[in-house]
This record gives sequence, structure tokens and C-alpha cells, in this order.
Amino acid sequence: MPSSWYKDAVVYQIYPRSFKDSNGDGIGDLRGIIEKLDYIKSLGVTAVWLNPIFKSPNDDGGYDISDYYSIQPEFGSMEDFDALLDGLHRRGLKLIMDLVLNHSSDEHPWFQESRKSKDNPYRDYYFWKKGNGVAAPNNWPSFFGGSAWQLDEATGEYYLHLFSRKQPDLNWENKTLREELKKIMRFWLDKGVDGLRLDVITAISKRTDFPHTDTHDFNETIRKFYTNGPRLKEFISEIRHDVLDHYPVITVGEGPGITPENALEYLDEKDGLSMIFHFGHMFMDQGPGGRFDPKPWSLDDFKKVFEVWNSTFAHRGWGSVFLGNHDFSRMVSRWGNDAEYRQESAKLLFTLMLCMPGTPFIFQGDEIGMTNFTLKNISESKDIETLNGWNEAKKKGESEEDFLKKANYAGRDNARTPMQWSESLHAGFSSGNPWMIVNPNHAQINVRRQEDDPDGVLSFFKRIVRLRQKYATLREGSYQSIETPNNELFIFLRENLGEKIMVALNFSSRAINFPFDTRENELLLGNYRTASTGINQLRPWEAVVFKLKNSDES
Ligand code: ISL
Ligand code: CA
Repeated sequence: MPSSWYKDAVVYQIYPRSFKDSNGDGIGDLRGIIEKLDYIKSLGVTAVWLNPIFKSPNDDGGYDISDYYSIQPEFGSMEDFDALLDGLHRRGLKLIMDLVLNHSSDEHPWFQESRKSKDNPYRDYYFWKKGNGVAAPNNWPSFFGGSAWQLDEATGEYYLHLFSRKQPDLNWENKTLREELKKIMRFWLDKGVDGLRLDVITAISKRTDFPHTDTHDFNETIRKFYTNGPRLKEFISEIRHDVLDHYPVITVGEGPGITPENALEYLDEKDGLSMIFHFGHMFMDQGPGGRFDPKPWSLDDFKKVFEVWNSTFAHRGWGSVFLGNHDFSRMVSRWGNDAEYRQESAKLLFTLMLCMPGTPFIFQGDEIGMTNFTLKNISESKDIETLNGWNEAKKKGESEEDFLKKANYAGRDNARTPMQWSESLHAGFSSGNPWMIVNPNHAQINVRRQEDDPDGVLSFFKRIVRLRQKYATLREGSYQSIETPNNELFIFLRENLGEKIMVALNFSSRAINFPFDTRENELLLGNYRTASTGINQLRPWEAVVFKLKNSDES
């Protein structure tokens, strides 16, 4: 039966290509992660989520899989994987693998067969359609620019690819294919993997009548046409009963298009997933054009997203909390202040995350306050979404300078610079030339510099993780936001069996009056060394956590 360890978990996300290179080829690998298992354990996290490590042409950072049963050769061998899993388990850490079942690589043998002829037995593993003359079957745009349809000369038909041309969508309507995908899940679960992150799971059932999209808002198109299709609940229930129910496994479903109205449908106790990633925060600064159409975000909206989702999961289902990952810019740059108050704001964001309902997912490097970096020109980008985005922008006459501003604000390269282990060459990530630019600020921001610094982000991160693990109220308690006279003050309350914990956050670079009398309360943690009770102001980016005195306590 599926397990429930995810409710007490704190998950550390590792993007293997950028975590640690053990053999000097400039590419992170599994042996590199094994070298750092004691570091990972020392964080106090309880599980690791690995981005995809399967054989892949690496068109989209490994989210284009050409063999689900073998390890990406650059990352190592199956023996290396077994050693990594054993190393995690021996340290009491769980492993969540990232399975991409909505699409495969076009270099997967299934697609190589499928494209050969219209009557090939693998033809229906994918979506093939006639065009309308020279036009694609409909007006659906790809996530990565251009049409979501690609004409394949061999048979003169188009195939669907919501993402890159090298990521043809798998046709889940085909039962034979679904059985193949279940075999893949069983293979990894039989090896003892503890959890699965199901990539773009909301898209495995789409509008397979393929009508034109009727909106120019890209996230709207995703929600109405690409995801939440008529058989999504059925397919999730099918993998639950045919596979997941036979293992002590947890699942986290990822997918744009999940809404407060439909999320619980996918989290049914009997037929559903364990938890989901919603995109409430991630899309709030995206305009109708999506990622490269940024718009300002407001703290009001930021707070509202927690309000809406915490009430969605107040009684059923289970949420997750993340403020950054491999698909979005660095947390402290996007939501905090990565200049003068980088350390304070990084600690404040962790206080927010670790005191919120839902399982926290922390992206590698955020625990030391790593920041965005600046692409000086497009050719420095390694991300297909940015490179294709530039092609689209160029067609519309946008200058490289203007597009770069957007890419440097919202692009995925920001999160994929190598982990900063030390101030030495290549940040101690590799003895060779790293595949990706190392952020020049690694000389100031790195693990080695913070390991013995009680005031660093890293030390604070370990303390706030321990606080969450000590207080069940922070994991299981109710959530209530507190009205504040000043919008930049974000205060909420967690309550459980009479225990009340207040979290107060100053989301600004100036001191703000604190409207409560806290002398009687117990200070549990603050992000300033001189944090105390009885305060009447919060300093810039100050975060404090109080245990409130019970009314019946003497
Ligand atoms: O990058 C996005 C578009 O703004 C995100 O919405 C993201 O593409 C989407 O949430 C799905 O992400 C997942 O699937 C993609 C892959 O590129 C991402 O890295 C992965 O997290 C296709 O497999
Ligand atoms: Ca390597």
C-alpha cells in the first residue's frame, strides 16, 4: 500500500547535471552525489528528489527519455545508481525518482518505429494527425515556442509535441502503451525507489478531439486543452491500482493546469496520488505570453496563493511547498532580496516554507542562498526554452537585449548553474570545464564558507528544518493568516491540539512596526542573531517564530 512518510518529509531536489562532477568531464553525475551524501544528510532533509537520470539525448535536460531502463551514460551506470540508492537508504534517506510519462524522446525506439509507417504496430503510441494542407492540425502552441505539431516527411502526417520537437507526446488512450509504462514504473519500484515525481501528469489526458485553442493566454490554453482531460482521473486510478498499491511508494504529481477546484480529484485517498505541485506562485508573474511575458507580482497575491491552497488542503489531500526549482529562477532573487539582504531574505523564505502546511521541497543551492546569474548573451544559455524563446522573440523583432532581460529574470538557466561548493575554481563542482557557466559569486556564496558560520543561510536552514521536525503543529496544524496593518508584514498562525505557533515575516527592506505584544511568548527561532520576544518592530527581512502562551497556562 502507498505510504504516508511524505507528510513528515522535507525533500531536497537534486539536478544531477549541476550538483557534483566526480570524473572531471564537467558534467554532474551519480558518483558525485554519492560523494555528497553526508552533506545531504547533514541538512536534516529526509528525502531526495532526483531530476531525470535516464538515457536521453538531453534536448530538454533529460526530460526527453530514449531508454527508461538505463542510466544516462554521462551520469554513470546502473551500478552507480544502485550504490546511490543504497547510500541514501543507509542514511535513512528516501529517494523520489522523476518519471516522464507524458512524452518520450523522439530517439526512443517506440517513436523510431512509430514514424516508419501509418500501419506500424507502434503508430498509436503517439498522436499522429493529417494537417489541413500545409497547416498543422490545429493552432496549439508548444511550451517551447512554435507549433505543438511537427510534420514528419516519411508519412506526411504531423505528430503532437507539447514540448520540444524531440519530445513527442505519448498516447495514453492506447492501452498497450499504458501497460508498457506500468512495466517501467514496476522496474524502478522493484529496485526499492521510495517515490515518484510524475512529470506533467495532468497532460496524460488531453482534449484528444484537438479543437483549436480559443485563448491567447498560454497558461489558459494549458489548463483548458492540454491538461485535465476527460480520462485523467481514470488513468491516475489505473496506475494507482495496477502499480502503486503494490508498493510502499509515494507519488507527487506535477503539472500546470492543476487548480484549487480540481486538485482534490487527483488526490483521492483510494484512487489518487499522494500529493501535487501546484503552480500558483510560479505563474503569478507570467503574463498571457507565459514565461517570457513577465509581469510584476504583488505580495497580496503571493499571500493569497497560500490562503487558497491551504484551505483547499485543510481537510483532505496534501500539498507541497516550493518557491523555486530547476524550471524557475532562484528563490532569493525572485521573492527575496538577493543584494543587501540576501542572507536575511533567504532565511525568511525558508521560515515561510518550513512553517507552512504541506511538504516542503528545497532546490539544491537555495540552502546556501544561491542567486540568479546574468546571461551576457543568448549563446550562453543551455536551455531549449530560452533558446527557442529567443527564436520566437527575434521573429517578432525583439532585440536580444530586451529578450535577455526577460530571460535573466525568468529563465531556467538561473537555476541550473553548478552547485557552489567552495570559492575555488569552478566552485569545487568539477575539476574540468563545467557544462554550464559557474555563477561568479561562488567566491562569496558557497558551502565551505558557510559550514562553520552559525549566522550563514546554511546553518539557519538546518535549524528551521529541525524546528519543523520538532513541532507537529508545523506539519499537521491548521493555518490561519493574520490581518496586519502593513501589507509587507506577513503573519500566520499554526494551531494543533491547543498549541499555537505564530510566524511573522517582514517582506521589506525597512523596519516595520510589529502590532502584537509578544512579551509572554516563547521565541522559537529568529533569523537575526539578536532576535527576542517583546519586540515592537521587525527589522528588514526579519522572520520570527513564536510559541504563543496558552490562555490557561499560569
Ligand atoms: O517551464 C515551464 C513553462 O513555463 C513550466 O510550466 C514547465 O515546463 C511545466 O511545468 C512542465 O515542467 C516539466 O516538464 C517539462 C520539462 O521541461 C520541465 O523541466 C519539467 O519540470 C517537459 O518535460
Ligand atoms: Ca561527470
